[in-house]
Amino acid sequence: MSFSIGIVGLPNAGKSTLFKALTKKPVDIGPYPFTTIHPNVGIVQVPDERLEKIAETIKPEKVTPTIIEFIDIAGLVKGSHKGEGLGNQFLAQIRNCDAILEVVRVFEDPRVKNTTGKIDPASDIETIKIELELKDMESKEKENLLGKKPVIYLLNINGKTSYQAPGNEHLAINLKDEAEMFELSEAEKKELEMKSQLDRLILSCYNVLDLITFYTITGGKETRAWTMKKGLTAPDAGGVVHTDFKEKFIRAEVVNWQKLVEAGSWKEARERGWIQTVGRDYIVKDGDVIEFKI
Ligand SMILES: Nc1nc2c(ncn2[C@@H]2O[C@H](COP(=O)(O)OP(=O)(O)O)[C@@H](O)[C@H]2O)c(=O)[nH]1
Ligand SMILES: [Mg+2]
Repeated sequence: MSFSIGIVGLPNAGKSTLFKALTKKPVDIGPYPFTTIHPNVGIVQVPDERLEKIAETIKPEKVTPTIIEFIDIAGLVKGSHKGEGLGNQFLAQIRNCDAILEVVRVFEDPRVKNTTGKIDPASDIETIKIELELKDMESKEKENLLGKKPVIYLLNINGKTSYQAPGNEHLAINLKDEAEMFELSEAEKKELEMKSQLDRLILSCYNVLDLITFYTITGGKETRAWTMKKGLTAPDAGGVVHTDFKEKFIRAEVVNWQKLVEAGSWKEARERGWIQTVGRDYIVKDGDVIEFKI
C-alpha cells in the first residue's frame, strides 16, 4: 500500500516536467522495478536519514525505503467540472489521491503558451480551487471531498517571486532547472551552484499526509521503512508489512530507532532493557523499529 499525490495545475504550468524529473530519480526497490508504472503514474522513494542510520547500525543485506506515488493529472482547465476538455475524467483521478500537489506557473517564457493570457499565480490558484469546489457540489458523498484534501503549492519560478501561496505547504522551484540537472554530473552542478529541491518537495508531500514511518529489520536481512497513518495499532502496522500479519499478530518487540542506533545492535538494545514487548492495542509511534511475532 502506498500513498499518492495528484499533480494538478493549468496547462503549461510544468506538471509533466515535474513528473518526469521526479520519476527520473533512480529507485531500486524490490517490488517496484520501474519508476513509471503507467505513463502518468510514477513511484518515488522517500528520502530518509533515519533509515540510513539504522542501516549503518544493522548492516543488512538490503535497505528498502518507503515510497510515494505521483500521478500526472493532465487537463484541468476552467470548466473542467462540467467535463470541459478531458477535465471530468481527471477530476475523478484526483478523488483517488491522498493529497494534491498544485503546480502554479510563475515563470515567464514567451515560447511557452499561457492559456490564460497572463502570468497570474493568484488567479490560477483561484481557478483550480473553484473547479474543485464546483465538482464537490455535484458530489453526493460528502466524505472525500476534493476541496478537503491537503494541498501543496509548487510555484514554478525562473527568478525570484514575491507571491505568497496560501496555506502552510509551499515551495518555489525552477522545474526547468530540475529537469536539466539530470543531465549534469555532481561536479557540474556544484560549479553552476545548482542544487535539486526535489527531495525537499517529496518530504513536504509526505509531511502533509500526516503519516508516520516505522521500520523493520527482519533479523538483519532487510532494513526497511514503511508508511502508515498516525494513530494506528501494532497489528495495523503488521498488516502494512504483510496482509497475514494483522490477523496472526500475537505481540511485537519495539524500540525507538535512535535507541537502537545508540545501542549499536538489537542484542545490545535488549540487554539495556530498551526493547519493549507490546500487544494488540499498542499505538505505533513515528520512528519505531518493530519485530512482529506471529
Ligand atoms: N522557461 C521555462 N519553461 C518551463 C518551465 N517549466 C516547464 N517549462 C516548459 O513549459 C512547457 C510546458 O511544460 P509541461 O511540463 O508540459 O506543462 P503541463 O502542461 O503542466 O504538463 C514545456 O515546454 C516545458 O519545457 C520553467 O520553469 N521555465
Ligand atoms: Mg502535462
